[in-house]
Amino acid sequence: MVSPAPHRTYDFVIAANRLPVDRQVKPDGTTTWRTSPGGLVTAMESVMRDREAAWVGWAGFPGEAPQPFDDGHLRLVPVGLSAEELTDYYEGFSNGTLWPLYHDVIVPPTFHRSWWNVYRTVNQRFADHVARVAAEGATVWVHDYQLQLVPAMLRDQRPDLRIGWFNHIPFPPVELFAQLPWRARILRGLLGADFVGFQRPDDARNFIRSCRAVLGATHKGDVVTWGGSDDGRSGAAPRSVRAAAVPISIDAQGFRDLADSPSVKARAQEIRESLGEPEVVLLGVDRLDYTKGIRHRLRAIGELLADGEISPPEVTFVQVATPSRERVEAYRTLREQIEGTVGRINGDFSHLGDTAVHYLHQSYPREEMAALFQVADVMLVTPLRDGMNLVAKEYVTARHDGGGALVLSEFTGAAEELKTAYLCNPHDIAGLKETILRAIRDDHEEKRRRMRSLRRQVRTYDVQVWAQDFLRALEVAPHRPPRSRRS
Ligand code: ADQ
Repeated sequence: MVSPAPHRTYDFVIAANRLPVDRQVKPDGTTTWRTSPGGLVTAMESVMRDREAAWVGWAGFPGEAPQPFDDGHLRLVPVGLSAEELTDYYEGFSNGTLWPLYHDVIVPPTFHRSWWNVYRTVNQRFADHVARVAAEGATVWVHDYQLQLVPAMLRDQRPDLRIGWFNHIPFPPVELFAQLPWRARILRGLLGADFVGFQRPDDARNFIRSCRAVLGATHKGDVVTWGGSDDGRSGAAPRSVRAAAVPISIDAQGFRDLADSPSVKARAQEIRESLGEPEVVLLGVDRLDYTKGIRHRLRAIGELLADGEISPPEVTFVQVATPSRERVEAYRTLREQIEGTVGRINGDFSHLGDTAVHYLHQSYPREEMAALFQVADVMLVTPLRDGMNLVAKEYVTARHDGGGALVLSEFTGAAEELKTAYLCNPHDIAGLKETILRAIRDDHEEKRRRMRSLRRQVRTYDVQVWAQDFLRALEVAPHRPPRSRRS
């Protein structure tokens, strides 16, 4: 056991693949750190306010880790990763094995023992860093699929800690999870936590079923009990771990204020004008990822154009595809396919000055995203599988003017909550086309009614409620928290 170190320790520690800051190198060679504009940072701010908190994560560039440093009240503890480790742990095991396996095997997962070995090594490094900075009895919140072994590795060293883990992506059905050669070790890693949180109740159920099938664990309601002896070794004392859904959300007030600012409104008007004041703007905003259903969406749009149901300049489609994981083969292939399809559609259906599909392969500041959302008459969020999908929640929040319409895939976590969206099955191209047309053509009152209810949902269950619900559940795990706003 690593005893709490003599240096400064913290009673709240977050472990996530990335630190919430980006390094900026100035022309004179000096470096500064800038807070990355992410939902997680905002969510954590609300729960870190009155605590001594540390955040353990990779600093965003390969090589030796910078020394820990303070950013306001928060202690940042960089974890060093070599270029080879990034290839094997991050691009390899996390994004080439786990990501496709956990997203319904949309592309086949790759299993490499060498990737697994590096994943283990890196998880151990994260656990060691957390063990060093966590105060006696501290609360530790571990994030996401890159760090599934950390809870047990940490528990081994620091049984005094209260450990929670949250999965930002889906947890697959046992029939798929069982393909993973290291399935038992992943589950044992997670069972080192006191509470494991998921986006949807189905994800929590999938996890519990996997624990039963793979480890022979028992369960009562949402509490899994496991004796620790599935591999024939005499195990530790049985542990009980609660697994439940705590769906993530956005900083609704912050995003609404941003969307309401005069500069964003002016920018929205400017974008609309530059698109040629179309009657209907359709918008898609996704990381360029095969889970997001961009190809299926383009197929539906292409057919609607071919059928003459929509046409520029009256209707135009804007697809923002954020560059993502460009060193992973499946992502490079996807980009080529998407750009080929956009080229073909525009070749067939655009006219000089009237573009059928505007395709933007770029990252934008939050202000630009908020302006784009305000321009969108119909937002197309049609992933084949998505843990939650924050774009859907950002869109309904940005449209506080009451306008707009949200087409939302049933296969997103968001669809569990945003039930008055125009729900669709993105695999069913005919159905998807019908749903898009309905979202375009329904009368204003029907659309406003739907959007009102969606906005209320996001406003009530914002990211601050999410973080508080998670921590409340962790505090009393394995029992249910007495006053959770969701249960
Ligand atoms: P992601 O797969 O990254 O997250 P999502 O939830 O949609 O997906 O979040 C994307 C974020 O990036 C949104 O805040 C969006 O506004 C922003 N964004 C997208 N394109 C952008 C661009 N071009 N420029 C700037 N910003 C852009 C994972 C899971 C999701 C889960 C989240 C949070 O896959 O299912 O909702 O984590 O748990």
